[in-house]
Amino acid sequence: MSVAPLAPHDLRVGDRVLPTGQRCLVMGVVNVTPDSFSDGGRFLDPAAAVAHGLALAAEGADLLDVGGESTRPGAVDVPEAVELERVLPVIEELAATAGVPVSVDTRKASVAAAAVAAGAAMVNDVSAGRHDPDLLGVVAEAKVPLVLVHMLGTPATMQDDPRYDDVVAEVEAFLAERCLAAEFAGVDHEALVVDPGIGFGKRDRDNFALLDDLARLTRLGHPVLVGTSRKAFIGRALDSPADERVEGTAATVVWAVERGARIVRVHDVGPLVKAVRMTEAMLRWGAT
Ligand code: PMM
Repeated sequence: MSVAPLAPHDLRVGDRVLPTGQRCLVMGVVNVTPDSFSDGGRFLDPAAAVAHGLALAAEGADLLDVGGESTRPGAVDVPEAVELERVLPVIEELAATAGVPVSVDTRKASVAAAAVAAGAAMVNDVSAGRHDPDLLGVVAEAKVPLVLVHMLGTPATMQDDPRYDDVVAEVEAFLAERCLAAEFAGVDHEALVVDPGIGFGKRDRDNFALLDDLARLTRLGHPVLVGTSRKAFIGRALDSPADERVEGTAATVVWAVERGARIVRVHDVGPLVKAVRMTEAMLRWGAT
């Protein structure tokens, strides 16, 4: 059954407000990794990663997500020291110069803590606090927003024959439980963002079902973040390689915004900012 999206709360980032209660924000991806599926190796050099982040901010990104550990299917864990070495100089520089909040994409409490000390204003954990039991406490202490993502298993195993009876109900129940766990650890209700984890232990049909019923996840009362950008299910639908998926990504982003997404995580910021703004213009007209 389809439901109308529910307006979520804004996110407080230090003395700044991210207006997720009002509109959909565009999060630009800065992967400081040798092996991410769509841009691996391009920004491993800190100066290149910083330049890329600044370019995304200039293209209209509302925030930047810096990650030093690839979570592509089959990826192996990156040692803490390596992850720190990759992300810290980039976060420090972007937090000082980009003019938009920077989030850190990590599953490790120590990396989250160091990133916040270096200026990160948000933590994005694709394991939703399950990989490292200390992460939720670090976020509670830091008083920054936290993205909780649904993933079946771990990046190493998640695409090994994933199965669900009712993917939307299972993802919804998982995210509700992780929100409670985060709040139990001291994270503010109004700091939480939920994400169905497109491609994280999902068949194509699961990704489509989650996008179709995305409005249901807005009922959890938190901003919904969606990360479809350049993912494999788009490549399979269009028979196109990762660097030729911007149009397919745009279709998913328009769809997600219409169904209530309030942050979209994308690589191709310039075109997708326009797609989001146009979708919102149409939604505003429809609401009058
Ligand atoms: N996808 C990737 C990495 N981090 N974080 C969130 N919150 N949601 C996602 O869907 C997500 C993520 C994998 O994509 P990438 O390798 O292109 O960064």
